[in-house]
Amino acid sequence: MRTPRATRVSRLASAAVLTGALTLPFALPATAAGEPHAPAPAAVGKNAVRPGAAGTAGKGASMSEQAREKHTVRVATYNASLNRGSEGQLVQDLSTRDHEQAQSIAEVIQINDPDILLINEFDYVEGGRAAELFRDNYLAVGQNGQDPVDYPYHYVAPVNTGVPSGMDLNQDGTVGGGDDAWGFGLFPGQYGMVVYSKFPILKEDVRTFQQFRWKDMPQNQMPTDYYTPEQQERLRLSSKSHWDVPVQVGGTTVHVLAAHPTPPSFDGPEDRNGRRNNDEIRFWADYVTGGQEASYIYDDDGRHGGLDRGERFVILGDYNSDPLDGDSYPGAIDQLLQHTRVRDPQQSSAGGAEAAVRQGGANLTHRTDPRHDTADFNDVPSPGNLRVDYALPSRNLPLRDGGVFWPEPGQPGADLTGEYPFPTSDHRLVWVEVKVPGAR
Ligand SMILES: [Ca+2]
Ligand SMILES: [Ca+2]
Ligand SMILES: [Ca+2]
Repeated sequence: MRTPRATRVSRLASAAVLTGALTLPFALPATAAGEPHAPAPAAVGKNAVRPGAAGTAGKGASMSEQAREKHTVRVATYNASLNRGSEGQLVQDLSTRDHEQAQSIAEVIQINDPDILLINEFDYVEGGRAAELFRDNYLAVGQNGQDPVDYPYHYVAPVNTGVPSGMDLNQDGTVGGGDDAWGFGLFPGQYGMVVYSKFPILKEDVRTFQQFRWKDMPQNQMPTDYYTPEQQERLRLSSKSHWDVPVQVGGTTVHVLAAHPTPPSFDGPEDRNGRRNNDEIRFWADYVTGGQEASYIYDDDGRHGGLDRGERFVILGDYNSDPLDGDSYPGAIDQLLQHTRVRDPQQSSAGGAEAAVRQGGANLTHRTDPRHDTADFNDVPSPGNLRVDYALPSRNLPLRDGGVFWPEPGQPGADLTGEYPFPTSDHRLVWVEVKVPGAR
């Protein structure tokens, strides 16, 4: 049985105030984003809410292991709010084993036990020290009765957030500060990301797209009346980075496509962030199309092109775009959800449905079914809870299961997701389970 958590919750709540305050909310009123999106026939219907995934497993064997089919791989994305307000703070927080938010994040991960995991909002530290500390001091330590989870492999790399551009990108007459960095951030690496894996990562074959210039995407949506000619020439597309991280699963390579496009907010009528968000999403759409459509793409080593046909992939991350709600550029996330090579598992939770009704506000006018929401944002006046976190496998990976870890109040694990100030994150872990030839 799980240890009662009642006394822990109050301490968690105070520890998470900082995290909640640092999390960027959407700021602008909700507008429609694209046409209604027909449910995919491949939706993970009956198993979409896994009764076991909420942490009812006893000590010794996690429910996910018991329930897991052979030859399947569970892949998850989690915006964990493990970003900090100053350089060095995350390493300090993770250097001991008793940071309560980090413990709770690790517990969520242990309950869901993904084989491959992308964490967004995890500050990049040169040399990868923070990623090692989180692995060793938190993931490898059983939290609150859960089994530890071991990730022998991980990948981190620099990101654009907080890296000074030297230009006045927000046109306020001065150069400097988070808004003039290549991606919004207060110091280099803030809001970075990390991939953890139980399977070997083919590091030699990783492709990163941190430096790719926005102007080099044909028919891009850059607001050219807003940016100076020099800025148009030099702007980078990716607000953090885009990574193709190949993972060796038995005899099969699965490409983890990781990104965290900018929120489509915090801008003006020119909609520079909405347009950038759209094109950051489109980058992966073109990348998985491959061939001529991807010929403009080049990586940080100067290699051109996208994925070959027949490759297997899972697109992971917080894409800051709901199919129907929030203030996305119209149709932004549909570029992936309706892509012929991508499967939308339409992961869902009972907690998301419950929260939308109880929290009200903007949720009452939303068009996306709240069962699919993955983030608990501010509801009055906007944006309300949104579906922004995605784990989207390629169509050549047979879909077995999927879900959003958002238990209803009173259910096991509900104290981990919580309400503002969040004990973990305002985002929820989203996972998908696919069959991979040659796995286990
Ligand atoms: Ca400026
Ligand atoms: Ca909310
Ligand atoms: Ca919603």
